[in-house]
Amino acid sequence: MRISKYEKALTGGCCRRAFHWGPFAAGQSANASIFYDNNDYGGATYGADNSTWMGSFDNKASSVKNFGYYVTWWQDINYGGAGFGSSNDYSAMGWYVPFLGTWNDNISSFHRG
Ligand SMILES: [Ca+2]
Repeated sequence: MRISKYEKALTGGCCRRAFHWGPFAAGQSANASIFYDNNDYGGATYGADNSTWMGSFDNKASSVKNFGYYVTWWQDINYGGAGFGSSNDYSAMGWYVPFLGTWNDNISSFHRG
């Protein structure tokens, strides 16, 4: 599990807030990109600004919300293999990619920028 800089900042001072690991409550603003196990933003979630390895979420992401941030995701851990960058949200990652197949269940790491 990787905790974002934003979340680390929130763990100090007067306003402690537990790291939220799972679906975000309605209306809660999110700082991190959130990847979803299923299409249409369903199923288990994985949220972070950057991740060199998505752990148990490796090769599971099927949809993503980037909240306007430009994010590059990668086929392999440590930002390796094929990459793709966008600030859009995607409700389904199953489009065809030459020499890769599809991004669906194929992302292992990602970072902003
Ligand atoms: Ca999936």
